[in-house]
Amino acid sequence: MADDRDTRPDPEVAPGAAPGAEQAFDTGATEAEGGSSVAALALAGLTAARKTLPPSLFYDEEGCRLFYRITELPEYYLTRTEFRLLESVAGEAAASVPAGATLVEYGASDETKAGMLLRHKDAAGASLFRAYVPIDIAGPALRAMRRRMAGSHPGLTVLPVTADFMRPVLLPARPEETAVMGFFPGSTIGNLEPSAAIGFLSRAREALGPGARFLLGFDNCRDPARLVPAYDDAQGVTASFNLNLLRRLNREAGGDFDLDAFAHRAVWNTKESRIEMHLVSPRAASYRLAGQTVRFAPGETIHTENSYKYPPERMEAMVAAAGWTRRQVWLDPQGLFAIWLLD
Ligand code: AVI
Repeated sequence: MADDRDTRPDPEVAPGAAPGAEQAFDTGATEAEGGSSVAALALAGLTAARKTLPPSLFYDEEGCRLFYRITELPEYYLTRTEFRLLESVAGEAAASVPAGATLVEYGASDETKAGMLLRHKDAAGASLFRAYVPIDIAGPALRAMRRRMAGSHPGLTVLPVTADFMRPVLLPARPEETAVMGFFPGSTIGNLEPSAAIGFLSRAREALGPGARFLLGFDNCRDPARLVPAYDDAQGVTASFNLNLLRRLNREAGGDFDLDAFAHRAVWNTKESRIEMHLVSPRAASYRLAGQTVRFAPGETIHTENSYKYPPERMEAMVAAAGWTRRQVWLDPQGLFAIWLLD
């Protein structure tokens, strides 16, 4: 989730090194977020018939800081609801794997949620997880996490993988008999288009191998009265997060967008079952971006994010299409957030 995207080979890495070694396992990831490709990504979206920007551009340093503030907002119930739910079910979820398993977290910006699973032991006192593989595109954040965890989780092998989890990810080798659990919390699955979500889940299934378990956390709320404020909060933090996209384009892609001329908008799309975020230009305007002109008609929007809120039957169909079976469902007392155990 975090950016500060480091796509260079990790100097501490020996790709393919033996499991158990202190290593970061760099798959070559992607150069999608570096310098000129920010301009290329943005131009592709802003010259389309319906203007869009890819949500991956949200997470520069300032975007990560603003996202962290979002997670603490009174209106943004997702993070704290998942956190509390996970706290109460982590022991049971962890116990679904035999001791000595590997936990593979997709989009791991820090170890807070994984830590709730990693601390559990079996009845004989053996750690249920012996290895933790956090996957994220932000190499520096992963390396900081590994350093922290060397102190906080002695005895746990931490094998970071710097990679874009939306592409096929090569996992560090592990002994064949080791059980594995995938972990994708935070409702990040909702930010993927449905076909991309199925693609991600099936690639994860293939990468994790036969017999793997998968723990999926997603927002279960489809009440616009709760959702719209969660994505358009009173303090305007989400608006700043959205507008930061244009700030980033001005800084990194030769843009001259007037941030004061755009308005943040969050709308519930009932048909698609998703919250959409837009940046609206109330007036006709034109701006420069990477040497080109981008024109706006009055009221035209840039569609910047979708956050799908899947009904259980739709999620069930998606996980099944990816080859997974739903084994267990946990919901918080208000039914806002769901954690599913798949195998
Ligand atoms: C990261 N993701 C799950 C957040 C969400 O709720 O869709 C991103 C976000 N966008 C606006 N607020 C939070």
